[in-house]
Amino acid sequence: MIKLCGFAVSNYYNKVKLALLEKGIPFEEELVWTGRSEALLARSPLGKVPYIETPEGPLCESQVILEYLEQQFPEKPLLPADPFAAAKVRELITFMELHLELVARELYAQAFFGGMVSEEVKAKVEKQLTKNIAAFAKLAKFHPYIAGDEFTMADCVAVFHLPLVSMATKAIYGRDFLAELPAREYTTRLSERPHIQKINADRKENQLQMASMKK
Ligand SMILES: N[C@@H](CCC(=O)N[C@@H](CS)C(=O)NCC(=O)O)C(=O)O
Repeated sequence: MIKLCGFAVSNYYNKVKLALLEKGIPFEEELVWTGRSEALLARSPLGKVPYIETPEGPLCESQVILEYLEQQFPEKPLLPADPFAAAKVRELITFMELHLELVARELYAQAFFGGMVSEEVKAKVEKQLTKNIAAFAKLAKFHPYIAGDEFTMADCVAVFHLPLVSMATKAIYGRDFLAELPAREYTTRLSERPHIQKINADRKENQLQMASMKK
């Protein structure tokens, strides 16, 4: 049995959870916060979540996990069988992770956690995101799914990463940088899927838990 470790507010955790649910893989969850404990570092050497426990050992990095699940449990695929179509899905994932979410992440301290981000960082991120979102817009389909006609692994990424990019840019610059793409309609549409509803409900509960821990 696969064990998914991490916490439900994490977009990377939810990406893996959605893939597990959509593929119909039985799994259990263990609440693990990020940190520097020996136990965590032995399973996820950077102290990040999510990671999974498999019968063969632990595995971290969400995209690596998705690729493992795809090979280990091929019955309900989240990648097209055609190699080029599958590569196009992976291309979109790379854009969302490396060129959108990871860049916007520099804003999260101020956007979500009550910290501060310097004007220099804000200016740098604005420039990078403007360029990267224009490039992403050339690849993303959104109709009805992010890579086209089929629900794929890229949707497991998009539904959790894109809203964060929107929220963070709105909070910092007063403008949702994704507003000109059909990102919000897409997320709203996808959020009707029962598995995404479940994940969002679990996230809200975990958010309340985090808030009560701060008191
Ligand atoms: N590249 C990693 C990113 C995971 C990640 O950044 N997770 C966040 C929680 S959303 C985390 O663990 N942050 C703590 C840290 O960076 O030390 C993945 O895809 O799994």
